[in-house]
Amino acid sequence: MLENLRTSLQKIFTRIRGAPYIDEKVLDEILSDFVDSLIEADVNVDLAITIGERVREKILQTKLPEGIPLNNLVLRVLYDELVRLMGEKTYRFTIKPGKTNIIMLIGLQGSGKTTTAAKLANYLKKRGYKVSLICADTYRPGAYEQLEQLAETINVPFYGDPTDNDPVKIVKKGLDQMRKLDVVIIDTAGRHKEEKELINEMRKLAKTIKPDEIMLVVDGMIGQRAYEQAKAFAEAAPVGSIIITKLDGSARGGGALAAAAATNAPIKFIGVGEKIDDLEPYVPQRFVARLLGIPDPEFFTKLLEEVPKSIISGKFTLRDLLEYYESVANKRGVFDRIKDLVGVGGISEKMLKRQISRQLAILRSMTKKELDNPDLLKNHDRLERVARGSGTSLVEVKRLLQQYDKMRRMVRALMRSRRLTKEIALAKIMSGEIDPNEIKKLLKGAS
Ligand SMILES: Nc1nc2c(ncn2[C@@H]2O[C@H](COP(=O)(O)OP(=O)(O)OP(=O)(O)O)[C@@H](O)[C@H]2O)c(=O)[nH]1
Ligand SMILES: [Mg+2]
Repeated sequence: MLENLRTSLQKIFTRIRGAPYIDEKVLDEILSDFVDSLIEADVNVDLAITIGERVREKILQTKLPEGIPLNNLVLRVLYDELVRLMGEKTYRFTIKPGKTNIIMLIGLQGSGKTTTAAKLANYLKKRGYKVSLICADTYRPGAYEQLEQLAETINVPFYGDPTDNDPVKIVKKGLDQMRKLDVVIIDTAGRHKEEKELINEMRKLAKTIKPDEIMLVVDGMIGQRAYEQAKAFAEAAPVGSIIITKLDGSARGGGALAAAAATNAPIKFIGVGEKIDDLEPYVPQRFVARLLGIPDPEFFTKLLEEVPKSIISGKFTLRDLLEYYESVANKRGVFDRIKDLVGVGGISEKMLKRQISRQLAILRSMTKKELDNPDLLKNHDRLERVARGSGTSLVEVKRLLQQYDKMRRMVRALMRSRRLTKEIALAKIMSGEIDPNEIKKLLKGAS
C-alpha cells in the first residue's frame, strides 16, 4: 500500500526513533525529508511546506513532560499532522435496518466503480446483509458481463438488461425485483467531467431513484487532482461519500487521500488491490499508523504520556549493583562487558573474576543503610570499616564507588531517554544492547 510514501516515511521514523540526540540541525534534516516525501506522494507543494513549518513550530514550542525524550515529541507531532492531512475523522458506512438501502456508485471512467461495487457487495454480504448488484452502465461494452460475472463469483443476486439503454428504467425494474433485500448496489457508467449528457443522466438517476447514499469512486492514481474531481461531482449530484481506489502501490495515493480529505467529504472506504477482498473501511489514524510501520495507533497517542514517577525516579543504588553482580556474576560473557564498562581493560578473565569477587565482598560488607544511601560512604571511618570487613583496601573501596557512580549516571540517562526501569536499563547496558556511543551522547545531553 502506497509503497513509496510508506518506505520514505518509515525511513524517517526509524531515524527519529534511533537518534540519540535531536538538535535543530537534525530536526531540519528530518523535516526536509518529511516534506519531500509528501511532495513525492503528490501532496500539494504549498500544503506540504506549510505542514513542515507547522511541525517545526509545534516541536519547538511544546514543553516536554519530565522524562520524555524529544524523539517522542517529534514522532507524535509528525503522526498528528499526517492524520490531520489524511482526514482525521472516521466516517462509518452504515446500513439502515428495516429497508432496502440503495447505494449508487459514480465516478470517472476506469476509476474502479464496477470492481468496487462487487467488493462492497462482498464486504456487506460477509457481515450478514442480503445484498444485490444492478448494472446501470449502458455505455461501456461488456459492462453487463463484467458485473454479472463478479456477482456470480461472490454469489449475490444480479440484475441488468443489455438490450435496454435507459438506465433509469433498468434500475427501476431491478429494484422491483429486489425489494426484500437489505442493500442494492448500483454500478453506473463512467463519465468524463465534460460529458454533459452523462452528467445529466447521473443527475436524473439520482433524482428518480433517490439512493440512500451516492458514493463517488476516485482513482488514487490521480493524486491531488482528486480535489477538483470531488468538487465537480459534488456540484452535479448529492455525493454522500468517497471511495479512493488503487492505493496499493500507487505513487500518488497519499496526495489523492489528502486532496479528497481537504474537500471535507467523508472518505469511507479505500481500495487496496484488484481482488474482491481488497476493500477496507477508512480509519485515518489506523491508516497513518500503518504507513509508519506501527499497526497500533495507540503507540502514538501514548508517546507523550507522563512516565510514572516510580519508573524514572527510581534511584540506582549500590544495592542494585550488588543484586546485579550476585545474579549474573557467574554468567558467561558478562565479564568482557564489565571490563569495557568499568575500564579495567587489559586484564585476564581470571583477574577480573577475582576483582569482581572482591567487589562483591566490599558490597557485602556494607550496611543496609549504606547500600541504599551511598552518600553515607563519604565518611572516612565507614570506608575504612568496609575495607577491613571485606579484606580489601581503602583504594579498592574508593575505586568501586567511582565505578558505581559512572554506572549510576549511565543507568539514569537510559532510564530517562527510554523510559525504562533501573533493572532493565542496567541489564541493557550490561548486555551490550546499547551502543556505547549512544550512552556517551546521553550523558553529554544530560549534563
Ligand atoms: N490495483 C488495483 N486495481 C484496481 C482497484 N480497483 C479497481 N482496479 C482496477 O481498475 C480497473 C478498472 O476498474 P473498473 O472497476 O472496471 O472501473 P470502472 O470505474 O467500472 O470503469 P468504467 O466502467 O469503464 O468506467 C480494473 O482493471 C480493476 O481491476 C484497486 O483498488 N487496486
Ligand atoms: Mg464499470
